[in-house]
Parts: sequence; structure tokens; C-alpha cells
Amino acid sequence: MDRYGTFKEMVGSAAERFKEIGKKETVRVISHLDADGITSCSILVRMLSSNSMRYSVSTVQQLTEEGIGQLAKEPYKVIVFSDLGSGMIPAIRQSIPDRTVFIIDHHELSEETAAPNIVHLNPHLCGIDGGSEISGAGVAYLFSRELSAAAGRMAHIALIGAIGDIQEGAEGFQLLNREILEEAIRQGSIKKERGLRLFGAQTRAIHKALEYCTDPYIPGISGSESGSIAFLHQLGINPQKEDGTWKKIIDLSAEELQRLTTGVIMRRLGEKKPEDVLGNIYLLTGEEQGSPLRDAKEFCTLLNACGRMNKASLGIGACLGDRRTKLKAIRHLEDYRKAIVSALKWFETSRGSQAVVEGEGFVIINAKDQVLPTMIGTLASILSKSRHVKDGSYILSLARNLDHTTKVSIRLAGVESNGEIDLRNIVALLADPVGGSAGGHQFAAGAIIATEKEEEFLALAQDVLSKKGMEEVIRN
Ligand SMILES: [Mn+2]
Repeated sequence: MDRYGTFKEMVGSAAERFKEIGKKETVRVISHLDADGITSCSILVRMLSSNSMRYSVSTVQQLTEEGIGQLAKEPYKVIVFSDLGSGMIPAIRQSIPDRTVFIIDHHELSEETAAPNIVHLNPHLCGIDGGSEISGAGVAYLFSRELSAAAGRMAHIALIGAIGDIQEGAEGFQLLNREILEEAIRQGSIKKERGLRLFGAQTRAIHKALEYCTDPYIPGISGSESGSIAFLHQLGINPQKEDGTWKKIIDLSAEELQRLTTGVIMRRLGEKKPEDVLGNIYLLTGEEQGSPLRDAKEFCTLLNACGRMNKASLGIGACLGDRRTKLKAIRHLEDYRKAIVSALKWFETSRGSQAVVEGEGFVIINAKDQVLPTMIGTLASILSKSRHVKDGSYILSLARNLDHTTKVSIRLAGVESNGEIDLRNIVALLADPVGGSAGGHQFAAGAIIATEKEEEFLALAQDVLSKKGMEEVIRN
């Protein structure tokens, strides 16, 4: 049997183990609070509710030893970790050895992968890459559909999780994700189209979608509202409707859309891959045209926004198709945009103060409690794609959680990231000496440290990043 066969068997036996749980048991679900975690959680919730099982759900930014310790004080006998947990098996084994634990995850494994009270479901256990082939939501979907026909109709939600974890590459979805996509298309919940890869086709004015488009980068247009409007006029596309409101991409005629696509490619002729503007568009057939839930990528942004604004429950409700919750979630997207704008404003006004240290090849931002800890990574990501920070610079940002810990994020500025640099290693190098825990990916990593260690951490960071920054400068 190949590794996919082994994985399918593993899914099947995890589901069998789940069937052994008494129907009277309340299942405690702990999920990650990003888009993948929220979609994972919603699929599990549908599975539980369709089996008339009770549940209690929380979403967390990171699973910590303290968090697991808290679960020991709760009365629940069955705990499901979703889109997290695989790296925390020693703590789970030590703190909650008397509970039945399901880990439904796709993150990298740590040394320990098994314990007597844990049912561990993770594609890495079978040699399948959970980084690119399947997301947490995908694993939750494969598991849940064994237990519930209703959850089996959520392939499109699983795919939104994969998009959230940036698993769709230039070649589209691969392997297990591709199977889930095909399933969603068969179920009629998703329509796949090929078209202009511009975020916000459903909801943004065209000139705004063009202005905010940094990937793909469009010279003279990315970052420039006036450039975007002039460009549309050059192409003979009136950016406004007759009533004076702005047109969205979905308002264009097929012929206008073709003209826009060609125009964007022409503008990018000097770039490495001018045709990179074309990509797959995934439309949720059950959502209205023009809704932020219509395009899977916009849906994903909405879920991330819910998570970061501490309203993951709205995101879960939106995935479950509850109409009123959807509308509330959409309203929260507005709050999220405002929070981003205020974080950026805070950054602008804090430059030159102690809160923002700028050196050769690095920027260190210590927001303390001025920026939400759930927003600090987003701030760093936006800065990494903006003209505020020189390409190739490290952006390290800190903001405080309520529990006397500090959230750290690190990004590398520039549209084209350097494949040699692994930010996960760098953040571990900084967090380990102060007893912090690091995680993340090559291009976006983070850590949690004790707030009382902030100063020590910052001194070390400044030292390490200034040396690294210099190295890069010399190499370039
Ligand atoms: Mn995930």
C-alpha cells in the first residue's frame, strides 16, 4: 500500500475510535484561530451536531503548555485538537493523560508522535507533506465525512482552509487538496475559473483592487490610486458606473475584462513572469455575486479577520452557512480593516520613537499594548510588502497578550523572498535563549515569549539582526 492508502486507513481507524465515544459526552474542541483552524472547526462542529453530540469550542492563536494545563481543570473527558496539537504531544501526555484526545492536524511533527490516550491523525505520519498537500481543514474533512454525511458536503469549506494556509501554488492544488477540490466541484459547491488574479473582484472598486495588488506587482499601478485610475482610462474602461459609483471587476463585460487582463500583462512585460496575473478563481456557488463570501480567497480573508478580531465564532457560523452570522461576520470585516489602518497609523507616528528601531537591514517594532497581538503579524506582513521598509530587511514585531506573554512575528521585506532564508530558524534563535516557543513557516514565523523577557529578547534581536542585516547587505 502506498502512503495515501496508509493515510486513508489511518483516517478510517481514527473515525472508528471516535465512534466509541458515548453520545452523552460533551466534546471539547480546541482549534487554531486562523482561516484553516476556523474552517477545520466548523467541519468538526457540523459532524458533532449532525450526530446530536454536544460540544464546547475554543480557538487559540497558539497551543501552549499553560493552555493544555487549563484543560486539565475542565471536566471534559474527550478533547479534540484541530489544526494544532501535533507539536505538543509531551505536554498533552503529561497534563491530560486521563482524557481521550484526538489530534487532527497537518503541522510538522515533533519527536514524540504517540501516547496511549491520543489518537493522532496527521498526514506527516504517513510521509505526506501537510505543508502543501492538505490543510488542517482537509484532514478534519476526511475524518468528519466518515462520521457524518452533512460534514461530507463541506469539501468547499476544507478548500478555503487550504487557501488560508497558502497551499494553492502556481500549479493549483496538489494531490489530496486536488481530490478535495474535485469533490467540491462534483458536489456543486465550487466553480473553478481561470482569470485575472486580483484580490477583491467581488467587493472592491477596480481601481482599488489594482492599487492594492502587490502580488502580482504591476509597475506604476500597485500602490498608486491615480496610476490605477489613469490606467483604466487608457484601456477605455470607465471606472465608474452611470450612477457615479465605482465599478467592481464583476461589473465588467467579458470584453472589458479581456482588455484589462491584456493591459495588466502588457504593463508587466519587464517583470519575470508577465503572465503571472492569471490564476485560478474559486467561486462558491451558494453565495451571492458581490458578497465577500463568493470568492474563496475573499471568504478566507473574512475568516482571518474574524479570528484576529477575536470573533472566530462568527467565522465558524459563516462556514456553517448561518445567514445572520454571515452578515455579522461581514460587518466585522469592516472593523478589521479599521484595525489595520490604525495599526499602520500607529507605526507611522511611532517611527523615530523607542517603539520602532530601524537599523541597516532590519526594523524592530515593539507595540506593547498599542496593537492587538492578533494583528501584529498582519502589520509586519503589510509592511513587508510596502515601501515603508527596504527590500531584504527583517521586520520583527512584538505585541502583548493579556496573559503576560508577548507575541513576536518576523517577516522579510520584499515581493520576491529569498529562498535561502528560513525565518522559522531565525525566530527560534532569538526566542530559545529567553525560554520562548517558536513556530511558523519559512516566510512567516513567530514566537511567544514571557513579557518580562521582552528587553532581553530585544537586545539579542538587535544584535543578531544587525549582523544578519549586514551580511545580506554585503552579499547583495
Ligand atoms: Mn493549518
